[in-house]
Amino acid sequence: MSLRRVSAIDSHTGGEPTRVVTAGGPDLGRGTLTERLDLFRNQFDEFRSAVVNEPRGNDAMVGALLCEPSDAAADAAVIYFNNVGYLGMCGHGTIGLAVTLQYLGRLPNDCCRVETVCGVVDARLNPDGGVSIRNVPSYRSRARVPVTVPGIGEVVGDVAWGGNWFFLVSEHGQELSLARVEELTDFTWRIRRALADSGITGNGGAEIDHIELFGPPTVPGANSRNFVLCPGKAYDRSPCGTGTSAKLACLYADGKLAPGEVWRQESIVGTVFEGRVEVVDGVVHPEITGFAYVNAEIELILDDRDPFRSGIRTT
Ligand code: PYC
Repeated sequence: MSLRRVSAIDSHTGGEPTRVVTAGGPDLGRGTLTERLDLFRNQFDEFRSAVVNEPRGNDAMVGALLCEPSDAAADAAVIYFNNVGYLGMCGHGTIGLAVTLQYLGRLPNDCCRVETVCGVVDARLNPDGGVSIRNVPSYRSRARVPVTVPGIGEVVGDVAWGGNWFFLVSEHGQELSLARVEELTDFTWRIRRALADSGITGNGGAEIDHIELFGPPTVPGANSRNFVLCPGKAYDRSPCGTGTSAKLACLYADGKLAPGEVWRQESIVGTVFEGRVEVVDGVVHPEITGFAYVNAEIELILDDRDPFRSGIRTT
């Protein structure tokens, strides 16, 4: 009998879970983070599935493998993963990581430079307990792109990058309410499939694997409410850090958001991220602020005799 033990800290950011693996993860060597991601994907994908899929995790959970940074300027490095694969960057996850590091006493001066596969992200713990992250540069690559969606008709959206690729849709006729999650999941999944079938991609042919709908806010002071479909068909309970970054880049490109101006993005569960942009030499750097809470300190047990040692895989 062989039992593998994996230490992890769970948190949620605006309702969206993050599981930070602090010990017991695979040895990915000392290469660049991209090289380590390739190794993770090609040789240790069962570990990903074991950590975030049922019966230990759930479809909404984002895993974060804490690693030694390869960038001398970074304090920590992280590889994000989910129920179906890997994420280059995750906004709610980085906010969750910051409160996790604070919980572990590993956030000196309340600040941290985090190396992600998409670039370095600065995280700062604020006096009110919120966390602000300075995300990777974000931009809109195509505005008002039409796509014909079977069963729906023509949908128009912007293609934008905020650390992941998003299709952002404001005109959709859908009521964005938690009671309609099944309908919204079906609606956005159809859009995602139609984008792929029509060859509409992010830069370099990258798949657009996040779909974001916008509607009127319900929380006082918020500018907008969203529904975000994640790659593995789960919806983001938080307003989505990378999705809000993509939105900020579009608003800035449209002249609807000035540098430093605050945009409050509400999620489908009613939690809010505050966003603003700084523009340096024409490059948009989003800052996202949200709240996260540690809710479990756990040891996962991977038992050789367990038929679901590697989780219930959906891919
Ligand atoms: O907050 O960036 C984010 C995110 C991506 C997928 C789930 N959350």
